[in-house]
Amino acid sequence: MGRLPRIEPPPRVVDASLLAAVVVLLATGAVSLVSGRPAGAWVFDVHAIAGLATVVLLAWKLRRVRHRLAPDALDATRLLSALLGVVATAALATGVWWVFGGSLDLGPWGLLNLHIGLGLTVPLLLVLHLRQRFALPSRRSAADRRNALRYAALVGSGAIAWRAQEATNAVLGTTGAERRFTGSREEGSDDGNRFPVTSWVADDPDPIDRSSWSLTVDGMVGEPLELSADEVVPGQADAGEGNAGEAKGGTDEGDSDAASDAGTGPDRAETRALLDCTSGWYSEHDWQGVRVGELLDAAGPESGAAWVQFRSVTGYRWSLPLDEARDALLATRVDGHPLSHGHGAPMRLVAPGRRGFQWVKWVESVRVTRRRELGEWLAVFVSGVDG
Ligand SMILES: Nc1nc2c(c(=O)[nH]1)N[C@H]1C(S)=C(S)[C@@H](COP(=O)(O)O)O[C@H]1N2
Ligand SMILES: [Mo]
Repeated sequence: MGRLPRIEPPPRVVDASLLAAVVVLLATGAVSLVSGRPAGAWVFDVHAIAGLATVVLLAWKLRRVRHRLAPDALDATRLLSALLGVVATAALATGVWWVFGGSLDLGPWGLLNLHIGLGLTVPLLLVLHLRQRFALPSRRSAADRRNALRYAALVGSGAIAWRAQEATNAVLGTTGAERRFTGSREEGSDDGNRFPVTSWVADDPDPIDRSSWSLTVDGMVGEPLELSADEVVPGQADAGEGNAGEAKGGTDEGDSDAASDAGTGPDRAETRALLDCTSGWYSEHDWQGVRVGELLDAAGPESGAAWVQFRSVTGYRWSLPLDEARDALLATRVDGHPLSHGHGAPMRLVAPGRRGFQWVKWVESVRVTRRRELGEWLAVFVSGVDG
């Protein structure tokens, strides 16, 4: 019997490749969370292919080092390495499981959130691990043509496996595996308020009283505006009552049918747009409300204005470039139904092509600025934590 060709590269090349793979996975994973347009689809492909290549690299690595886990040989360094192995395996497994239609109910979070959490933990553990065990591959093995070929074969098989994954899902009859290019699955499109309610961390205001709510348009404008609910949401009865305290992550059933025939003033605009949440679902609807460009025209942005920030009553906020903001909608209705409280009544941002976390709910302020506020990244994460 002839000897099988050795596919596995030398240990230090495997280790260096694992490090490179984690860097690629972290970068593409992070970018994927803010990509919602088809032009960004390649980021998801690279993430998946790098993940598949990592499965093989990690298997080689774990086979090589498993003898170090003998119970009598364990010390702090090795325990950390073992933990890294477990977390990295779990991160890969949750990613693959998601692709094959898996789901998990973790209260407000699901399988994709778990995948993201594990994926973010890997680099933290890896930094500690490398401080103890880092070694560069030798120049010779790094420059070795055979290693380059092995590497190309590994990435190539990852790409083929990723391409074949839809066929595999079809053969296995895996249900719930149809995904948008972002990885998200469809939920409750074209069905009014009946799609999931998702709030980041702890953003959970009481239902908003129309009579005390108003929308301000200010910042770098010639004519700041303050509009009452009746001015901006004409003729609409109080919507979404009975939704207070709904479970986060649940589907909002609290659809009010009270006013689906009201509020069709002359200035109402409509946009069809798809909300794609990073927790792994999307929902497409016809949204009705006020075109942001119309508010901006009334307020008159000053020269030098470049960004528009949308701010929630909770402090949650996000900015869009001025030209993009013009085409965005401040929606008061979804598929003709008054927006429910959970979905952001009286008014929420609809930002076509942007990921869901940028679609600010319970908007009370539109501010025109020269620069975007970097603190809004933080606000997205901590908003509501302090009430
Ligand atoms: N004020 C505020 N707006 C918010 C959020 C939030 O927590 N607070 N969550 C965002 C996220 S992560 C998503 S996916 C969408 C979800 O909108 P929905 O709850 O109407 O489905 O709202 C976004 N707007
Ligand atoms: Mo989201």
